[in-house]
Amino acid sequence: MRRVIFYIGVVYLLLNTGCTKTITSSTQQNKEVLKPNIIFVYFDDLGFGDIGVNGADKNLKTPHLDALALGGINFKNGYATSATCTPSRYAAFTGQYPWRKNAQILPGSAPMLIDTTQVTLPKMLQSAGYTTGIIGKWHLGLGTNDKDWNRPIYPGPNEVGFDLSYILAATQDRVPTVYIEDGNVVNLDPNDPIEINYKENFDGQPTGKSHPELTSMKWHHGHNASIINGIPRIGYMKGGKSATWSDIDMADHFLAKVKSFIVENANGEKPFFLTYTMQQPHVPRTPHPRFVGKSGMGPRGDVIIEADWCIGELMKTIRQQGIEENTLIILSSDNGPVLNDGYYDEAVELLGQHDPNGGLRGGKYSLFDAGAHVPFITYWKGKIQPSTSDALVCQVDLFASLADLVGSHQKAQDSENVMDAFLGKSSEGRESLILEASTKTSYRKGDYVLIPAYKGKKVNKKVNIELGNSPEMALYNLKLDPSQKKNIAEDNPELVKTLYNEYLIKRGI
Ligand code: NG6
Ligand code: CA
Repeated sequence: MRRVIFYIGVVYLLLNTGCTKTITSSTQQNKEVLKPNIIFVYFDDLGFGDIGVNGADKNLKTPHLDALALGGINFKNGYATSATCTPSRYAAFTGQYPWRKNAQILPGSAPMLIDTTQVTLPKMLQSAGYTTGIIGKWHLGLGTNDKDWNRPIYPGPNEVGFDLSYILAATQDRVPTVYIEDGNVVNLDPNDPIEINYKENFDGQPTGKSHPELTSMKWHHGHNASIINGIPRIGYMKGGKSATWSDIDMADHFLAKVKSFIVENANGEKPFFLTYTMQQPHVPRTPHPRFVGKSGMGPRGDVIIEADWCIGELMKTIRQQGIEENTLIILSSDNGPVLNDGYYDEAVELLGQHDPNGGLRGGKYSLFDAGAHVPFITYWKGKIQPSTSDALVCQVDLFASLADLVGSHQKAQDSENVMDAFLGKSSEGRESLILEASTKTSYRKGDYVLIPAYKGKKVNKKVNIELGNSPEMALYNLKLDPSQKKNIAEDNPELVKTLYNEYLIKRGI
């Protein structure tokens, strides 16, 4: 009888969602298995408070992000694993905590960090029948240490589960400043080969340090090596002129690729998984001229408005293809916000009343909450009822959650299945989470976060962010004290002991 009801249910869904070719049944559990298209939108350095629904200033209008949050689930306790990019991305794509791999911010010349034998999110989805693609920032290393950028570069995203990759290797502020499609530098002229060096400059090349008069954007700290498009970068690059990207066109460029990926795969035999890793609002912030001045907050605000427009275009494409009700969108950011991350771009001076942290303490690089506590939204028209959620969820959980959704039995070491929270069927997420900032870790459990004692600077003065280092262990109740104003460790010795012991065990120390 239950089986009959199940099949009636499937027929109902087939008629009502347009998911015709994507619903199958898992007979063992009589569990409905759905294979919608999945789009993971991953921002770079977007703070919890940088979107309208989370309290952004009225001048920083993000109507398209707000519409997703209001039409889906806006998570109030959504996390990256880390306060910087590479480790967070590593966890999102592998379902493994980044400190197990010692993942830290990589130079643009770094070799591939993910082992090609590892389980990965895109590989899992490939084996569940998905066409997979990544468009945007990568920052997980490419090829080998002695790679030649003028030949096919592998391993890269394609070797760890992406059928298509169209990426920038590391960050917008790091060389090489070129796009790489399926392992090949785009538009490369063989007569003008690319050379990359992160240790020393090539003879006679001007740098941000030696020739500041040649730059149109001034460096504040770091970012004083090769000058490309007037912007001094991290690392030295020679050649590759025809392949060099245009910074102000980057948002449009990636968006065009995203649109064609969706159009090509929207109504094919297989569902698709697209990772759209946006470069905004990471430095250098280079809005297209049509967005310049839109926020009144300088380039940082303008590129957030630009990125929001891109989300609007993404949704337009999805609607035009008639797949909105068969597409799950998960949106988040790789780490928390930073204002001055190495260039003079008036992010501090023009901030006004806006609080990128949304009231949280710290920021990018920090063990305090704003380091990894980021915007986190799930949206699936007709399937997810609009709400907000307090469930504790993390990007490391994408693997187990999406495996559950698509009926895969693959597992990843640290990934927990929080699919019911992602779909709004449950207000429970994970119980606890280990968070990381520059190799240092903290332990979140329920409403509490325990930050062990760490040596090191209290504040990174260059970026003006409190790092969370302290000679004393710290305990905060984030529900009662989201700004982490009061360390309650001394008042709660038993709780500290219990949490610290749990932390040590989970951390394997
Ligand atoms: C830092 C850079 C910063 C940014 C960061 C990576 C300097 C002084 N600072 O080393 O500008 O590029 O690395 O950011 O070079 S992330 O979001 O990719 O982790
Ligand atoms: Ca980042």
